[in-house]
Amino acid sequence: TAGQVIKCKAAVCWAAGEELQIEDIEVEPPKANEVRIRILHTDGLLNIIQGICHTDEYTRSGKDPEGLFPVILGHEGGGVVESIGDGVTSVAVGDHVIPLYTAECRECKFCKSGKTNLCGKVRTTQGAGLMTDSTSRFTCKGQKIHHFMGTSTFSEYTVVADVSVVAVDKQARLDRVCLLGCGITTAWGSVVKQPGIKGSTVAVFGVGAIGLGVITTSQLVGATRIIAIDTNDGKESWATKFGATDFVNPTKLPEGKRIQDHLVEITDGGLDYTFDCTGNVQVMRAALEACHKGWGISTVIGVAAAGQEISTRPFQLVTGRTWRGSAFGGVKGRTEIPGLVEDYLNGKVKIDEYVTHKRPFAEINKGFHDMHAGDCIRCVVDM
Ligand code: AHE
Ligand code: ZN
Repeated sequence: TAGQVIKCKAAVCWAAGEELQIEDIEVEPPKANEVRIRILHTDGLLNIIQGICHTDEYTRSGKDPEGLFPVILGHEGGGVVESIGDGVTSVAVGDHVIPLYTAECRECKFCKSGKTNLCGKVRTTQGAGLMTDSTSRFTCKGQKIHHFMGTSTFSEYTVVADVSVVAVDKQARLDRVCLLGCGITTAWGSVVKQPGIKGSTVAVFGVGAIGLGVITTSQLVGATRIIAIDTNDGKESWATKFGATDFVNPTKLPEGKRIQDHLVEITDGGLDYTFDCTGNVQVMRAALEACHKGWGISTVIGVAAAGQEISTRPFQLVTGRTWRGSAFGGVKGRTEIPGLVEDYLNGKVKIDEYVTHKRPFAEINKGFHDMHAGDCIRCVVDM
């Protein structure tokens, strides 16, 4: 198939707010410095609000100011390299790979800075839903279809830039390590890249896959107290299983009691570290204000809808709290994901525990009523 157009199935979102349609599409061969991948697993499903990284649903719904249509969504997946374009040296045909929505070119100002994982090489065209030559490799019914986040994993075949993909150990189950494409890695990096969590107190707002990842990684690095916060009581057992020492449901507090005030009270002045894993700007504020005076650090991980803004009294910062955030947990995917896969194989990093459901691709767009109860953390779709 190398060098030829491949006809395959993909879940296409034709317009903002519309359900995905499984369509026959054409995928062009990879051009120079591009890689064509047979996607074998991706997280899913849309039109349920659990089991998937919400960013796909956020863009599908029309709330993402960067959203473009028609588009093939999906950014948390894994597959096998089908063919490579000229100049590709970092991966080979047959490699097991994870597409990376945060590229790593190792040459741009960002990559060379040593201060960030945000790579500048493909971000502009990626945001425009295109490959670096400003064209798309996807066609459906004669129409060009946009790429998404440089990955488009809701397709049997996709094309990505060579700086946007990493090969991983074939001994690791791809239907598990595919989840390193977003949530688990983001959570892991958000914790391990902050010095000082060992011996400290942590609060985690939102017990989905990201929140669970922050909880388990905080335990891994030696946090002494890990308080999980979620409005769904069904999440308490999940949080505890992943290492939380306390669980608070803010809707069960006495009338008028704010979660940040409660947390400050039960922690003798506030937390050393807090994490927003919800994308809700009110929760982000509570997470910042739950920090200890003088040194508490709050990390924003969740993605908020277009037009949303965060606010707090500047006095919160003047008195020594820090508000920060990172994308993909600050992780450089090509450099660091192979090590995370080894950590998974050695039992140091959990992945299996997040997979609560599995579905065939044909069901990517069905409503799954069983997933509305809070029992679904990640659903892996076999393509
Ligand atoms: N396009 C949105 C922002 C979306 C966003 O914040 N994306 C996160 C990744 S979410 C993973 O599920 C991110 O890492 N962004 C960094 C980047 O370079 O996009 C908007 O509001 O415009
Ligand atoms: Zn994601």
